Amino acid sequence: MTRRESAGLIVGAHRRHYEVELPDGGNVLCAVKGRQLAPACGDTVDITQGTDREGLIVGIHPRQSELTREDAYRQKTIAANVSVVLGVVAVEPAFNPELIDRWTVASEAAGCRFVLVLNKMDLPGAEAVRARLEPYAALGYALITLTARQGIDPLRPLLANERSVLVGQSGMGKSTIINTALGDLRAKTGEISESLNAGRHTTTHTRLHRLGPAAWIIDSPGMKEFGIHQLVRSGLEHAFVEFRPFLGMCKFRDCTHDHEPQCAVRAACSDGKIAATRLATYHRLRREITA
Ligand SMILES: Nc1nc2c(ncn2[C@@H]2O[C@H](COP(=O)(O)OP(=O)(O)O)[C@@H](O)[C@H]2O)c(=O)[nH]1
Ligand SMILES: [Mg+2]
Ligand SMILES: [Zn+2]
Repeated sequence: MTRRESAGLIVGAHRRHYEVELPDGGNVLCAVKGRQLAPACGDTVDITQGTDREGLIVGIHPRQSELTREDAYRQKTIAANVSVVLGVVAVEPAFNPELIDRWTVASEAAGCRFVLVLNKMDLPGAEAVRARLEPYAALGYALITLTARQGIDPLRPLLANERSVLVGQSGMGKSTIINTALGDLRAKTGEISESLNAGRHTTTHTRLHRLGPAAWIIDSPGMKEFGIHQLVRSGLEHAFVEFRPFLGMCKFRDCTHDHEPQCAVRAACSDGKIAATRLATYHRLRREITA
């Protein structure tokens, strides 16, 4: 049997099955060779194909970035080669603010730009929720407010020519954002993906959508938790951007910014330069990582 070799882009991930887009525009459902390979949406992969059309992923090209999270059991790359992480929260349902801290940390560790998106601005109480997110804008992260049901114009300039991924708890409006962003392109949702997702209303697998020649966006299933173990074992404190000016200024080189005397980070917190909630998240993540 002759096997054809080619390289393609992973546009769908569903457990151990992947949808790969080939340069000729065709999509192929692929299995993965061996246990070692852990491909993700956004990866460029080498595949081989027999006559039966189904492919086998045999290699992953080097990644420019990877957004990873970890739960109690395993580490999982949500998306590869992304340049922008869009963390989506909404006026309703309620969201967990610590999740936002985790996204900022994971984005910094991955070398990606983090953008905070507040959706459902049409609902009552929107302004109060926006005000609660203002501290993230003060840290230098773009804070975009929108009503995805009506349009996503404020977001469009940030998506242009970028490879982005949406993260957020389910119900925040991620799929609505994607559908609005795609507009007429929406019809192009692959039939392979349709069959993998058959009969389900919620996103059960990760999916990449092209927005232009150099731009795409990845939608992932809702995440209530976002473990950050591996990625920041060295350098957790650096992933908190507002800590950076104070690092190296504590009395003790191995200061944990917890109980030590003459801690520059805690001093900055007392001076209002670092939010107490962020320092608390730092300590929680640190315990999580060293546990
Ligand atoms: N009021 C309001 N509801 C929205 C808006 N965007 C999305 N929704 C609704 O929120 C629910 C969850 O949206 P969905 O896109 O599926 O969220 P996902 O789980 O994050 O993908 C759906 O019922 C949407 O119709 C919005 O801008 N305003
Ligand atoms: Mg969804
Ligand atoms: Zn310190």
